[in-house]
Amino acid sequence: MPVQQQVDKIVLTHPKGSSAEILLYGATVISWKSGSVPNPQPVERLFVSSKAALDGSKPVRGGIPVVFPCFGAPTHPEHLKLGQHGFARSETWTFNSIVMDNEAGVSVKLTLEPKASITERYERPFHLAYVVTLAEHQISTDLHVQNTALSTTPPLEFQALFHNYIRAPASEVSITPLEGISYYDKTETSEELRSKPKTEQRATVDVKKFTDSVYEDAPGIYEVASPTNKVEIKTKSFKDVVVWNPQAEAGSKIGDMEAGGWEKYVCVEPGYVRGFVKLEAGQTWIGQQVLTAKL
Ligand code: TA6
Repeated sequence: MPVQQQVDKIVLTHPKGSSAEILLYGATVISWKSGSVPNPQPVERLFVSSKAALDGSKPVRGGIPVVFPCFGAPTHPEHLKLGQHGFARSETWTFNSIVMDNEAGVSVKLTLEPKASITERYERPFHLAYVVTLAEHQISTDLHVQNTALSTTPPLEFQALFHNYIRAPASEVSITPLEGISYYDKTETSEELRSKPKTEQRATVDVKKFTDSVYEDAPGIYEVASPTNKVEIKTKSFKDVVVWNPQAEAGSKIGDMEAGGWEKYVCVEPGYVRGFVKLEAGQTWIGQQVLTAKL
């Protein structure tokens, strides 16, 4: 049964053994099990904290949270009533349809439209569709943002990001290629230093220390490599990428982070987070990532 709809989640299975689970809450992918060419046995590729709330009480600590319409603390005038990372990850989406089901894979669409829990703090009209596709060694997530306003209104301005928690030993994982890319270091202690761009000097980026880096105008294709998991991330429309691991310094202060959880993942998060997408009325913007298991 390639698509199983349960009360609170959708389970996708591939005939070759890979699988994925999508919580309707936040349209959060909470599991992606996949083999690879060298190692066909499916293994879990994502990290979800054992203390994560999966009951819709708060955004999931792990998996692939969907960040929209703002990244981080809101700064845009239309977003000021929203919480960190916007509302998409903390609203219950609707299972809309099975988009594809064949030997290549299975694809489902979830949708989110304005409802009271949103419109009481966000006034712009919109329609979101989220398409998740599972193949033998891949999972892709596409966010379709439609500006459903009448043509006389100003453009819809937003940020979007996939907050991927990639399972890996934080002491051994590397992220490439980011050398030469401009980034903002959010671990700096002053706002002045946090807003001053740096240039990545390392051929391979690690997260052996507390890391919270926002890379701007990044390559759009990344390799997240460790001895136990290697994932390639290919993206479209996401000009930026965030690399985050709190290590014990910040991780021990996160309430829904399991003890030592920061040692088990790295967040590599493709997004459009420096500046805002400007979407004219009636237009649709699509941000895509394809994760491929390579080890
Ligand atoms: O994407 C990195 C980041 O913005 C970090 O600064 C940290 O706040 C992380 O997201 C987790 O945010 P959350 O709201 O899920 O606790």
